[in-house]
This record gives sequence, structure tokens and C-alpha cells, in this order.
Amino acid sequence: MKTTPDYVKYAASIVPSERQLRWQQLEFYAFFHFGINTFTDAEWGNGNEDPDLFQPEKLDCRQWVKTCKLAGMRGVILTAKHHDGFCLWQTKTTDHSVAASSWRGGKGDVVAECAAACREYGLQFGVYLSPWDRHEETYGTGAAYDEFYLAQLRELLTGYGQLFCVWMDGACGEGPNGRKQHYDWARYYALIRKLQPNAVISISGPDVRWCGNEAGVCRSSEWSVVPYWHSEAARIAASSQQDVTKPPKKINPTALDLGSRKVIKHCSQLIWYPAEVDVSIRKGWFYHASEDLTVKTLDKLLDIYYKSVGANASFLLNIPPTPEGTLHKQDVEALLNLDAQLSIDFNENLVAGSTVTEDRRRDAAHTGQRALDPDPEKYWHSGENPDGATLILDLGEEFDIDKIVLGEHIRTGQQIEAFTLYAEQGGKWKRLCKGTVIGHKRICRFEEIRVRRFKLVIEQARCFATLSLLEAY
Ligand code: FUL
Repeated sequence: MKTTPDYVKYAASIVPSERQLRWQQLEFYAFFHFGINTFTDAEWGNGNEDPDLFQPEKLDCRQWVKTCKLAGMRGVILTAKHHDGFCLWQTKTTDHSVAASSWRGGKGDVVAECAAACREYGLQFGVYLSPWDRHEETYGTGAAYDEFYLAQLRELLTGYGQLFCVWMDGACGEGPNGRKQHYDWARYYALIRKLQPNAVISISGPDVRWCGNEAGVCRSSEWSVVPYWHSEAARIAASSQQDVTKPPKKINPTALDLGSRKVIKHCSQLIWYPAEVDVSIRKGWFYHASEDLTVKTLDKLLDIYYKSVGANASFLLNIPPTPEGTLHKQDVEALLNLDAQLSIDFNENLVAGSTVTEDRRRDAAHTGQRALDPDPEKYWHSGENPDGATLILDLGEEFDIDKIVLGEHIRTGQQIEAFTLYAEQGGKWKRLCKGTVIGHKRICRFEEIRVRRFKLVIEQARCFATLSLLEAY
């Protein structure tokens, strides 16, 4: 048996937190960019907008959330405050909020309504709270702004039930007095941990990694174990959008590989930091009537879905509500079409009568057959000699198949580094897919074939290999 280098053993020992595991199960969830920009037709407000412009006459958060539920999403994140500083909840921290609008006599609270709709429809709820605040006078003065931001966090963390996520973006510019703030991230994180220990802190935070662009593109190998410095807020800010008038950056090709052996070899500190793909269903993040024709096509949305959810990342899709306070019919239609297509694509998992045989296993409780069990805690484990391990999936009879879904038991870490999938055709093994990362989920897509037996070869893994998900469609 070959010896595993220590740095590989170290990488193999990094595991997700419970909150990261729970978040990873969501896979597909919504972003709602809604706020004063919705009424000024802007993407970045400058902070001096009149709160009375905020008049969502037909606000219907139930429609937002119901649509997401119908679209197969499992959570939503609302922009409680964007860079303009306008707050969508009844905050005591500033008068720049819904309370200063005549809408509903100053008693409206979009955060409360959205949270209630999520409870009603059984979706997880999260908040976006922009650290950058172009309205708040204390912004850029140091501790005073940190206190202000902490007070806002405290209200959101305590007033609206369980949150699955606090999303802090990397965009950071000057405040109303022309100064920039140096955020006390450690205090922000500590408060979130204390008040909402189950919530992940995303993007400018330690739990969920920004895929690096807003175009819906992620790497073909999205490693979940990466050098720790990817979570440093200053670095995230440096690669975030600096100027709203310029188009957002595409993925940085020099940073395509974040976690292969070559990359982690010289890094003494690694973290579990899985990727999220955030993208808008339209051109902008906020609603603009002029962008009604930019709603992404079904093909584009499907492509993003397969390349994110199907490639060990999660998919955060923004659907911006209109000034009326409802989702636009075109966006609703796009979401429902996406769901309809995914329901066809994943109509029936054909492994029901299958057997899986393996050429090695750790023990009798971790046979290949275990990978078919829907319980994620039942899984195949290769034992300590994973390279070359082979699993044969026999469907019992021939089916027309164009997708195999694989998933590692990530609770025990990310182990698989290279795999190949074959189908038996005329007595020979025909190669269908070759890949690196499997992680939480890898959807292998190929030309539809009539097939009974598949072979999965783990070409290379860190300390062992596991498989807790094996489906055929
Ligand atoms: C960025 C912001 O500047 C955009 O307006 C948007 O909110 C996006 C999700 O994050 O950093």
C-alpha cells in the first residue's frame, strides 16, 4: 500500500460543521433583492433616497415564497439592508427605514412578512445585511459604526425566528462622509454564533465561499477544503465589485484550482469552505422594468443548476420583486419552467431494484449497497486503500439513462480526487465521465444510453473513499 503524505492526511481530516452540513442540503435557494433601489430603478443607492419612495402597494411575500417552494427551492435570503442603508424592518438603529415611509402608515415590516411566509411554506429564511452603508453617519468612524452594525444584527438575529444564513457581501466603499470603515468582523461573527448558532455566515464570512463572480459560473472542480485565507474578508472585498457601473468580473482564471494536491501542498492551514454560486435571474440584482427581457432562458438556468448543484456548489438564484411588491410573471414562469424541467430530468431514480458490488470495503456495515440507501449516514467506505477501488452498479435490467448522481459522505471529509464512470455496452466498458471532485453531489451527464451495468472507479482519493449517494436517471 502506498503511503499517504502528511499534507494529504491533513486535508482529509478537515470536516464540515453541523451548520455547514445542514446548509449544504439546501442546494437551491432564493435571493430577494428588494429595497429603495426597487423604487429608484438603481442597483446601488447612494443613501440619500427619500424613504417615502418605498411604496410596495401590493406587497405579497407569500407569493414570493410560494413560488420558490413550487420551484423546488429550500430557502430564501432577503436584502434586509443593501448598501444604501435603507432597512426593510422596524429597526431602532436608524430612521432610514420602512418606518419613515408612509407605506402602511410606517408600520410595514418586509423582514417579518418574509420570515412568516417562510415559516408558512416550510422554507429556511436568511438575511443579507450589507456592512457597507452609504447612509449611516457613523460609517467610517470605527467602533461607533461597529456598534451600529452589531445592533442591527442583534435585531435581525433575535426578532425573526431561526435564520439559516447571514449573508455579508464583499462590496465595500465610502460612506456619506467619504470615509471607509474597517469592519470588526470577529465581533460580528461572534454575535451571530451566539444568537444564531445554526446560521452559516456567507461570503464575507467563515462558512460559505463565494464562487468568485456573479455570472453564475463555477469551477469544474469546486473543492470544499481550501487554504484558510480564502475566507479572509479583506481578500474577498478586494475581488468583489468595486464599481456598479462596470460589469461584474468573471471568474478569475488564475484562481481556478483552489484545492488540488498541488495547491494545498504548501498550505499549513486548511478549512472546510464550500462554494456558493450567486446569480440573478435577470441582468441586475434589483428589479428594473427595462430588464424584463433579460430573464434567463430555461437552458441557461438549467446549465447553471447542473454546474453548481451538480458540481459540489450551491445555487443562490436572485429573483427581484417589482415595485408593486410581487414577483414578476416572467420570473415566476421561468422558475416554474425550471422546476418542470428538473422534475422531468429527475423523474424516477432507477436504482430501486439494483445491486452494488464493491472490490473493497472497510467493514460489513459499509458495503457498496449502502450507497443506495437514501439515509445519508448509510454509505460505502473503501477502507484505507482507496486508489483504484471499483463499484459495479447493476440495475437488474436495462434502462435508458443519461445521468448518474454521486455524492460522498462529506461528514467524514472530502476524500475523492479523481474518478471515472463507465457503462457496459456490448460486453465492453465504455467511459462516460471522468472527473475530480465529487463532494456533496456530482451529477454526471451523458448522451442517453440503454444500459444495465455501470462501473465507478475511484482513481485517486485522500485517506479513503466514501459514497453515500448513487442514483440513476
Ligand atoms: C454585491 C453587491 O454589490 C450587489 O449589489 C449584490 O447585492 C450582490 C449579491 O453582492 O456585493
